[in-house]
Amino acid sequence: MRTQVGIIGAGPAGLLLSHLLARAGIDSVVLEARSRDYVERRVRAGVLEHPTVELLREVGLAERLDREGMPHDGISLRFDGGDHRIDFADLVGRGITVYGQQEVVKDLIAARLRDGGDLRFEVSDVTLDGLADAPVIGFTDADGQRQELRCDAVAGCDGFHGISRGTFEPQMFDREYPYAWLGILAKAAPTQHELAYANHPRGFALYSMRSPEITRLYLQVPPDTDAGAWSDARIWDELGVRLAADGFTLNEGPLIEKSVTGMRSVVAEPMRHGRLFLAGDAAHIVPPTGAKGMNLAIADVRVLAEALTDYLRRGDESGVDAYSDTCLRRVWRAEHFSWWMTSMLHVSPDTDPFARRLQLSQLHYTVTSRAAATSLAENYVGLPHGENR
Ligand code: FAS
Ligand code: PHB
Repeated sequence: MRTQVGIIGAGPAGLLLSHLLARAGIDSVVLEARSRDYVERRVRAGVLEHPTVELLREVGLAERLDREGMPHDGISLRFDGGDHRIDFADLVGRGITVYGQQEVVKDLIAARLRDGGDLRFEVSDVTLDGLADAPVIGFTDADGQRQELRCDAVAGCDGFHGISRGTFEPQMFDREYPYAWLGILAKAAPTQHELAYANHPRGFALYSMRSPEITRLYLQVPPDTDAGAWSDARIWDELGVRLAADGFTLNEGPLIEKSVTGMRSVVAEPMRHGRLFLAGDAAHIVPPTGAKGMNLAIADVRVLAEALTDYLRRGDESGVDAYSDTCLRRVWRAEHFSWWMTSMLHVSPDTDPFARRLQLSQLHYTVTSRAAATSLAENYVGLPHGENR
């Protein structure tokens, strides 16, 4: 088999890259370990940054997003019994859209299949060779046949637990947090329009949603928590305590998903090795407090698609040579913002009294200073693509 770009992974990064390359006339093949049904049902991110929505519109992928997505002009921070709104529209003139990652993935797969894209699901034993100058991807296809895919470049979009990052030895930057998130999806109508992030002495909680019928909620739990150890009743009780605010009520309902997600900050530098380019979670992960994970993956592949197009169509290597540094500026900005939101909002076992006072001071300053609120707002809604500070 031969193509111009071999893409490993059919998450948001791999699928959007394939779509963007196709728009530029570049052929690609996407190799995915899981089934189509699995990747389309995987519950993950929920918030699309403003630049993400703009890009999806620009490239013809926002028809259902514009119909079913929920535009939000702010969030609120809850602490010390108060609820404080951060008004994105007033502060930075733009907002976010709540639209589940699995919906983005469904739209991307539908678009690629509609356009004749080559997506191979349920592949296994993927190997990478010849990354210096003539990449060859080995894999066993869904029918058990061993295949070889020769290509001009490989995009490692295979997530944090994929194989592509392990083919070289990038410098790893890593920060573990002493807590995790227990996330639930509930068949319960949201009782308020916007997201609420709560810093409560018993721990962090997040109020989000997926549709007028589905609420998305998270609770900070110890890092080694087994989701099964939390009964539905215990989850609702704890959410009610941590999210309490004047006038706020919480609709309960049957849980349709319950899982624990670890909290880590990781960056691999560089994001390129010869003809291999890492994008998305394969290169970096962030704690979900800043709602950056999927948005960073999308920002990476916007840069990568342009760089590979310049290289493969015009022999211009400036984009691929600058790829890693260009992406890492945005990655580190998102890493810092995600670490900052996480540190400000979570009370961990080692949050000593001094650190607790610092947290409360930071929260109070953020909701009373226009300058501080503007800084949160511009990072949360997403810095414009290309303005990688
Ligand atoms: P992905 O992990 O989405 O996709 C990688 C793909 O590669 C997967 O489909 C995988 O099956 C495939 N793959 C792996 N190894 C392979 C191999 N050897 N061969 C072929 N295919 C292979 N972000 C947020 O912003 N908010 C959240 O609330 C949030 N919650 C999350 C919860 C969980 C449990 C996880 C794991 C992540 C969460 N994230 C969240 C982050 C998440 O949204 C990622 O940032 C996003 O999926 C990144 O997209 P990709 O880089 O495409 O990686
Ligand atoms: C979600 O709706 O899943 C969500 C929202 C905001 C976050 C993380 C997750 O920071």
